[in-house]
Amino acid sequence: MPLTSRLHDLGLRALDSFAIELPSWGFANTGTRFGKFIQPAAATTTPEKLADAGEVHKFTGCCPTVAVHVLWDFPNGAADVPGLEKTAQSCGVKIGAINPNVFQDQIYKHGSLGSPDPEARRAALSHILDCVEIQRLTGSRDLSLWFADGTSYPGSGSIRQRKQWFTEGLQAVHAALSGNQRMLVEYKPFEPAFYATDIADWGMSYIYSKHAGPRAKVLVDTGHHYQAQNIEQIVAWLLDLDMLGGFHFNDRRYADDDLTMGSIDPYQVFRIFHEILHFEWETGKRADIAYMIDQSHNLKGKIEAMIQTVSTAMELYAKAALVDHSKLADAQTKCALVDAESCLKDAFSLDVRGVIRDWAVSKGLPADPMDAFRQSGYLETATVERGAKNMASVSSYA
Ligand code: RM4
Ligand code: MN
Ligand code: MN
Repeated sequence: MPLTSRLHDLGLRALDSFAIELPSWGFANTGTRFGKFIQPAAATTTPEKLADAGEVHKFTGCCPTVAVHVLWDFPNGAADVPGLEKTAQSCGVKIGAINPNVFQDQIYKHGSLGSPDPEARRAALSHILDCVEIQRLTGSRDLSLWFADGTSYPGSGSIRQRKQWFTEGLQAVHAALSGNQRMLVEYKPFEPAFYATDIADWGMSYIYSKHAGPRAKVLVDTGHHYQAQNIEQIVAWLLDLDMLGGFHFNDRRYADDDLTMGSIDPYQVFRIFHEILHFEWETGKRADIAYMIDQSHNLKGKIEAMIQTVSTAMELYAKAALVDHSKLADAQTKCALVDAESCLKDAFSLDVRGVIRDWAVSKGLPADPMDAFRQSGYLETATVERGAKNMASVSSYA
């Protein structure tokens, strides 16, 4: 059944205010700990990552910024900023969230800001402060912090001492922020630490953020929860507390699988968007949230998978915008349980693909971004240009 013109317009308006950030690392060859399956067209340099991200934005019109991981993308630190900013601009995108890498160097074997080694703590803080400088130069609003820190055996570290080191480190980071800059504190229950992760859940992120200062907010990566956890409830709480800074979207069946958003459980993403849009309806204010994708596709074509992701995000956001909020609020007040639940189910089951197509055409974008990308010949050219370099790179687990 086609949408009524009222719902159609509502969907169009919702899309006008929706944008989602792409991850630079989603365009490079990545893998599992058992190995990488190399794609001949994968990006081999930061300019190539930005070019690929630019393609996704060119065809979807919905992802104007690209998150970067500093050691992977800015090997010379701040010196790389002018060149890469220019490259980004020529690719039709901008540099987005700045992600420090405080997990790969040997010094971080026992942690970064939470390491018992003061040298490691100093190195981590100094790298993060360099990232704040990059953030200033690029004009990026968000510094996005993820830490691999934790311990893997009972008794092998002081949980409270590590918490205190983290609190101090995050306070020092906060003190370096200025203007409109924010720091987003991401949590993850396990991996690579398998006993006690130093920022394991949203409560810990919240407390660290509160101790750091008002520019610190919580970042929710959808893959970073235990199976039964109610993510939209966390989202609703953080909204209510004005502490929700942003998202890393991805899907999973088991743990931090980084599968394509909505591939396993699209209703989950819909429920998250619904909590946000219901909050906006109720309060009359815009939720100030950075929507970001954190996925690296090892098996699917990287650019195609990213176009699929962005299209899915738009669909689920548009569906959530079609919930009848006043009917829902009324049903909730009356404890009309079936009616209340149906408000969500009804919106979720609407076919909004026509809205997305009309929105795209109204912006001068292709009605079918996947098809337009496939017709463009970009992948074939990238395969020829990058193939030899990619095939020369090998990786194995041991
Ligand atoms: C983590 C997490 C972070 C990402 C690192 C490299 O699992 O999701 O956001 O930056 O991986
Ligand atoms: Mn993440
Ligand atoms: Mn992750």
